[in-house]
Amino acid sequence: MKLTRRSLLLSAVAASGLRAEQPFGAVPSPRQIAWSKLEFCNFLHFTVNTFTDKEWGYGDEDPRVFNPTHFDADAIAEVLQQAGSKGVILTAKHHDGFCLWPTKTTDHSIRNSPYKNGKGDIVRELSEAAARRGLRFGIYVSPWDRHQASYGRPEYLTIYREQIRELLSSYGPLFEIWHDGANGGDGYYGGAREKRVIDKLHYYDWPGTWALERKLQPGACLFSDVGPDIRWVGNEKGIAGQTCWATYTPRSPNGGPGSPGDTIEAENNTGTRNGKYWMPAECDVSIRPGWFWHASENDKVKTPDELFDLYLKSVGRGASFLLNVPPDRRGLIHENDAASLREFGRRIRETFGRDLAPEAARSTVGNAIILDLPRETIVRYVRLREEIALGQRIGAFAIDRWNGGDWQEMGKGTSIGICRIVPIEAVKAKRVRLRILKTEAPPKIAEFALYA
Ligand code: FUL
Repeated sequence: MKLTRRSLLLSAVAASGLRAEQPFGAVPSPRQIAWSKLEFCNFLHFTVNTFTDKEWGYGDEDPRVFNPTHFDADAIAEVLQQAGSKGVILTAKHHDGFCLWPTKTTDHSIRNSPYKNGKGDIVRELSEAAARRGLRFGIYVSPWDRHQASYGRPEYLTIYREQIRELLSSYGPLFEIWHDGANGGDGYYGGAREKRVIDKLHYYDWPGTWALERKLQPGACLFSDVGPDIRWVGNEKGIAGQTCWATYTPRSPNGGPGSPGDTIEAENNTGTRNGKYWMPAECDVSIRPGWFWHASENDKVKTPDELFDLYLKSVGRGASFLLNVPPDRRGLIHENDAASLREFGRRIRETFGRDLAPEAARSTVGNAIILDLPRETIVRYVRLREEIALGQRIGAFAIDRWNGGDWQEMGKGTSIGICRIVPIEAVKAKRVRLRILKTEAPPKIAEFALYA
């Protein structure tokens, strides 16, 4: 029962006095609305670490270690597509500073590797394969650089911004630019081999860096612990808060405004009710224990059941699911990961491919919407969406079924926003009711769908 085109307005249970069509609080930008529709995307962690068996390269790697023997961007994109992915974000540069594109900013790059005799460009190959498969493309470009001699000094910022400029100017439209929060510590730093601590709030001049990114890629969502478009969910397990607001006001544990690497993680996880910014959460998690490929983890790949559960705990809570799938030393997705991904994709299509109640009659009674199904049907999941362009309004709801004589509650929740999937103890139902229990403004439901 998709109400997207003809969204139902429930009678005013809101105390705000706001009219239904008036936006409430922080609202999404068009680029954020477009991003919300992607829901499930993949991360690809791939660099010298794949060959040195590390998670964080020190920055002193010989570029010649990077040598994927059978790198095949189309084969990778095909597996992701089969899993139902809508986009892929590549680690163009991780903390080791090794660049997967032939940058002019450093010698620590693919140009000095044996891959295609130094003529290769993994960023280009993957961006083109993604486009051929209808996947959006994004990049991860680590602010922390353990290779650069100038890291920690103002000169590094010029190099970093030049790297961003190269990446954002040459590889087509990007949907997301990812800046992680790991910032500073020990590293090679051009041979100094020391520990460098930076001022997380000021060193990178994030407002200036984001402004450059906006100018070069106006359609891309910018991700970090503090957005500005998409926020980190506060853990690397792939799990959004049971209550997860799309609105958020970043704060540092020391009471300051918050910056990448310096936020209250529990608040990243839940967002902030009526927060200052529209900044939905992204759940990044790896299909394996590590972010990079390690032979020792080939038998530790998450199962389709585990991935399905993570989907419910990310997408199903109004966040996005960014699942990392690390290419191996051949430059391919390992068979175990590919098998798990394909089966996960099949399960998602099977479960959410068909709304059970396309012809249900619907009526509204006070603060409730009732679906009358043509016949008794087993319901396993209820999916709800708010009309997010007007802001996040609903704060609590319940789902009931009519048992013949009475309404019986079968599920409930708090935030809805972009999406809320409510798992139900499989029951037969002919009438299903959504009751809005708390809302800040007249609720606008964009979707009330039932799945088996
Ligand atoms: C973190 C990094 O330190 C990890 O290596 C990984 O890239 C993860 C997605 O972000 O900040």
